[in-house]
Amino acid sequence: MASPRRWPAAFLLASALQIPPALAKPTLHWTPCSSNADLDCATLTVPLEYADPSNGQRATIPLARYAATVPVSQRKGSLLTNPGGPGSSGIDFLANGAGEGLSTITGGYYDIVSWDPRGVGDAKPLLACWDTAGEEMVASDSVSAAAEIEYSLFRNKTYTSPGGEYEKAINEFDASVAEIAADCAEYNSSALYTSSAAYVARDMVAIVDALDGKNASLNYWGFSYGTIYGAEFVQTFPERVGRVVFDGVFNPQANAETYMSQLPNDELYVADAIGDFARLCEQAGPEGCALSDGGNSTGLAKRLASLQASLYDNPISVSDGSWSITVGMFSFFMYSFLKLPTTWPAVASALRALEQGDADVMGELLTGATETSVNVSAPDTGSMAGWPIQCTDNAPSNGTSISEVAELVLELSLTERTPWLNADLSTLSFCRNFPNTRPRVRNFGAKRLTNLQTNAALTARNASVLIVNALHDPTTPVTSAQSLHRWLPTSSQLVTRKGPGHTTISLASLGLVNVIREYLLDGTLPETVQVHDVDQVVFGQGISDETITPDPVFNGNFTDGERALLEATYAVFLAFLSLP
Ligand SMILES: *[C@@H]1O[C@H](CO)[C@@H](O)[C@H](O)[C@H]1NC(C)=O
Ligand SMILES: *[C@@H]1O[C@H](CO)[C@@H](O)[C@H](O)[C@H]1NC(C)=O
Ligand SMILES: *[C@@H]1O[C@H](CO)[C@@H](O)[C@H](O)[C@H]1NC(C)=O
Ligand SMILES: *[C@@H]1O[C@H](CO)[C@@H](O)[C@H](O)[C@H]1NC(C)=O
Ligand SMILES: *[C@@H]1O[C@H](CO)[C@@H](O)[C@H](O)[C@H]1NC(C)=O
Ligand SMILES: *[C@@H]1O[C@H](CO)[C@@H](O)[C@H](O)[C@H]1NC(C)=O
Ligand SMILES: *[C@@H]1O[C@H](CO)[C@@H](O)[C@H](O)[C@H]1NC(C)=O
Ligand SMILES: CC(=O)N[C@H]1CO[C@H](CO)[C@@H](O)[C@@H]1O
Repeated sequence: MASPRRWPAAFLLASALQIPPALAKPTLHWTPCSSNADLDCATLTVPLEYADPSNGQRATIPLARYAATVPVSQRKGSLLTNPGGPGSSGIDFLANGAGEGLSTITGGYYDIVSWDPRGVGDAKPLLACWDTAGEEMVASDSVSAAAEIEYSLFRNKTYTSPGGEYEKAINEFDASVAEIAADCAEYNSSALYTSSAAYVARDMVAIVDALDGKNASLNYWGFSYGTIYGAEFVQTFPERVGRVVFDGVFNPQANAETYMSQLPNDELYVADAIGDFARLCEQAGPEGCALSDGGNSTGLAKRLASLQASLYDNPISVSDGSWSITVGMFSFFMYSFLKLPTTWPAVASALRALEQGDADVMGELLTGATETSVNVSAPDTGSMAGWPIQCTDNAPSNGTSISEVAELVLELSLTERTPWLNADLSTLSFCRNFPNTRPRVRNFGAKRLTNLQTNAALTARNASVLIVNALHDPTTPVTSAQSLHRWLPTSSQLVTRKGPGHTTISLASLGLVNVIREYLLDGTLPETVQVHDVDQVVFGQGISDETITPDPVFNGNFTDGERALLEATYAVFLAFLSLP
């Protein structure tokens, strides 16, 4: 005989009130965050495997909230945000200033909410590949050779060399990355095949349900890889789309293919960004840019190329002799900072010193960016999770050969006329060596975008999204934003700003931030595609070149309210910069 079933108390309460249990709001228990007292933190429990949600396995997603500042009666609900990666912590993003910055931009009407996406940060289960942080560190150290190889390929303009020198270097590199991929596959975290975009989109629904109630709409500002989550969401849940901003667009169609197919879409404006750097530096002259010699920007770009060439033969040692800036480190330095224009005064100063034989300034910026003290016996932190997440969002690429990978990297750098690509030999190599297994719930990728099904569904509801991008973004090119706009012809608007920088917040523009603000507050979009000017000065007297986070200078006479919007844009950017 079956024993009487025991129902959870929440169910009994719901039935007493005659609310169907599916519509009862899961309660979030908010408490002040330990990282930042201006934020509240809570944890949401969701199914681990959305293909089998009732199998009892659960994932927990940490949330953080910067509460709306207007009176309760005026509040507009929640605005979710994701800083990209894949794998960046949304909690850190809010804690480092994005909460306050995004709240200022949106007038305090929204609760600004972010989360650690499944598999990363404090989400559980963590997508770990080893037991300890020590093993994780050894693995990450073994892949530092990528930029060195990328430069050699670029310099010699060939992959196959008579002595077989490159094949040897690249095969050794690939073997070390293959070991990491094999470790991740063997460790087989329960998050390994349950952390792709389809799962994150479903978590976003669960978060909105818990925050604003079932059937509430998603309001969202997604940056960089966060636009992949946005694209998956609008295709899967068009009926839940509220006000959604795509900022710094990854092409979801390319992302659904192999990483080999994706990469050529991602780095189309690197040469333009270098051109911007050289032009702005020479425009500012020696007083505003340490690297300017009063010449023209062509000359400056050439000087940088020959500086790199000289490092190939002669790395420059830091003054205590403990290590040297190699050609690979130089490439890493250049492509890391090229997408962050407000850091350029400090970058120019480091380059100027290096040109004069002093490696210490660049050395400090490089170690400052990577220095961490690791407790080798502590648990794995999941710092490598971005790779498997990227691979499982992409199509399987186990059939790709290493020579195809090498030739693609070479071709990209020759097309962009520079070795300073985030060319990403390492991700290519990782995904090539990663199993072809994919999560049970498949991503739409771009299927419902390219056949205009999502556009029809959004248009039927009079819902429209906003797509924003910088014209010379070297990481997420404006062409990807244009593609997304083409797939949402009557349910999106595209608004850009001039200049370099990854995502629109990397250089403040009053015109652009006002478009975003008006859209998020009133739902209004410009009638036509717009291009806005940048209002933040990159190089100039009064901008410190001793720090990568100088006090900002804006070019114009602004009211206090306008200045607050520009400063808030920079605050969000600094939060972005502070993520690992
Ligand atoms: C690559 O180029 C450098 C500089 O031109 C040269 O010294 C080296 O021999 C070349 N390597 C190969 C394998 O051709
Ligand atoms: C990995 O774990 C899953 C369960 O989470 C299991 O179904 C699968 O067989 C495992 N794969 C390997 C290669 O061990
Ligand atoms: C939610 O939406 C569904 C489908 O559109 C509808 O059937 C249901 O009544 C809605 N529930 C509430 C509480 O609005
Ligand atoms: C830029 O300067 C170089 C010398 O460094 C000169 O050869 C070249 O003609 C100049 N280009 C322009 C467009 O002025
Ligand atoms: C390092 O991590 C281990 C395992 O978590 C822990 O027991 C130990 O206290 C940690 N050591 C330090 C110095 O934090
Ligand atoms: C569609 O939404 C816009 C912006 O909110 C609004 O101005 C317009 O009146 C709406 N149209 C319909 C048919 O609901
Ligand atoms: C700011 O206002 C002053 C005085 O009206 C004017 O001279 C100056 O050109 C303005 N600056 C800018 C950047 O518009
Ligand atoms: C999981 C998987 O399919 N791995 C294969 C990838 O390709 C190599 C050889 O190219 C095989 O050895 C792996 O088994």
